[in-house]
Amino acid sequence: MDGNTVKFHAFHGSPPCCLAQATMDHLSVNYEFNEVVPMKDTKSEEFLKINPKGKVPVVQDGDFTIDESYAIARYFCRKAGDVSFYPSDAKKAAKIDALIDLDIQTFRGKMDPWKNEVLFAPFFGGAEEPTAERKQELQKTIDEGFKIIADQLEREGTDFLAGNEVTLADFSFFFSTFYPCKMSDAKHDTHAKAKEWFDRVKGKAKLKF
Ligand SMILES: N[C@@H](CCC(=O)N[C@@H](CS)C(=O)NCC(=O)O)C(=O)O
Repeated sequence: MDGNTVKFHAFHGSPPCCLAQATMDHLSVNYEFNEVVPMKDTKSEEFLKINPKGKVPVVQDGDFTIDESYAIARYFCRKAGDVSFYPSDAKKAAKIDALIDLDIQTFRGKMDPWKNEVLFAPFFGGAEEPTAERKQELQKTIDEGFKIIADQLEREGTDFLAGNEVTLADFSFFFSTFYPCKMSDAKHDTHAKAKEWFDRVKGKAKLKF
């Protein structure tokens, strides 16, 4: 990457911010991290001038401003001329995009019941924490999610979801597990192939996860 330092407005406890940051780290982008707390700093007049949507992550690269985590990730891949993490080749990129869509439209739905019942409802809604028995039920849905990953790896016979190199698709799935597996104690080891993948991606996403 060029030596310019970009401004990265983000919050450490946010999966989309982690996706953007891990990608920038992977590509050795130089950035200055500006901590913006959601639902507080995101509503300030000063921040709304940077992103009128009032959300993080946002990047300012000189006079160019871009939000949305995947757009930020793809922007830096294209800028870096990256040919592996998110290739310019139409077919290779389409394969990665199909996996990202599978993550967003299907896999995340398997993470959501745990996220909502174990974390969000008690934290934001003052609800009781679910019982151990209920958490076991919720774990089954998480396991169904990890089976999607295990099946993909089995079909491809590769270390990562779209081949033997880590791609944006791996980071996408990985950070979708952020709330249940990092912020809470859901298990990621029911399917051996998915567990090995998880540990492999964790080693590549240079974040303390
Ligand atoms: N689709 C966006 C989602 C961004 C988003 O929802 N960010 C949350 C933090 S995880 C936020 O900034 N919320 C602030 C607010 O709603 O005040 C992306 O991928 O970047």
